[in-house]
Amino acid sequence: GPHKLHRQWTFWYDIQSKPKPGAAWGTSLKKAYTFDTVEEFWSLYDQVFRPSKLQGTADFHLFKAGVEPKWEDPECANGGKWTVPCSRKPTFETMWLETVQHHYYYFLSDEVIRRFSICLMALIGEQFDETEDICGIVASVRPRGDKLALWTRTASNEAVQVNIGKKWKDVIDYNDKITYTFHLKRY
Ligand code: M7G
Repeated sequence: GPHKLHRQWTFWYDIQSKPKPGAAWGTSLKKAYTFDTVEEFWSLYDQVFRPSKLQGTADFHLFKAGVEPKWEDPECANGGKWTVPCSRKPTFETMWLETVQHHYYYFLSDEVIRRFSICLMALIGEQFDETEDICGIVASVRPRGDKLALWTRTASNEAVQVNIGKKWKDVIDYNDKITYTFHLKRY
């Protein structure tokens, strides 16, 4: 039979093909699928999250079911995020498109794909001691470089955030400094 996960998780995505000045944030944020078995995770992983050509900026999220990947969500409102920048090596094709055709045209870097995949497995496998304080994870494709962000629930609880941050660096084998941002500061 199917292998049940400890809880339900939801994949989200936000793909903005063209920067729309003035467009309200969140209008392109979409809920993709909620699942609670290992088998569903892998079939979705193949569909929802596969390396592809993207136009513009993109975010891919895995959040606990019932938690929206927004600062406004009650579970996130008093939280924050740990962020890891990821290098993006421009290929000839992306440089051509960006500089000659003035198109935003990005690829998810291999580094992000590798680290994001590891995070997804760590989350659904409940590898964090403080899973209760974790909201979800976001992989972002940006002109200035891809990044990963781990959203947590209680920013004021420094000890919990530090433990989560340490564990996260371990999980993704990252040795540089990571930074924690309070969502509240951005309101
Ligand atoms: P980002 O995607 O976190 O950073 O936010 P980056 O694009 O600089 O890498 C970019 C902008 O999107 C923010 O400055 C906000 O204007 C808006 N934004 C992002 N998030 C995650 C939210 C959110 O949860 N709620 C609201 N209202 N706006 C957001």
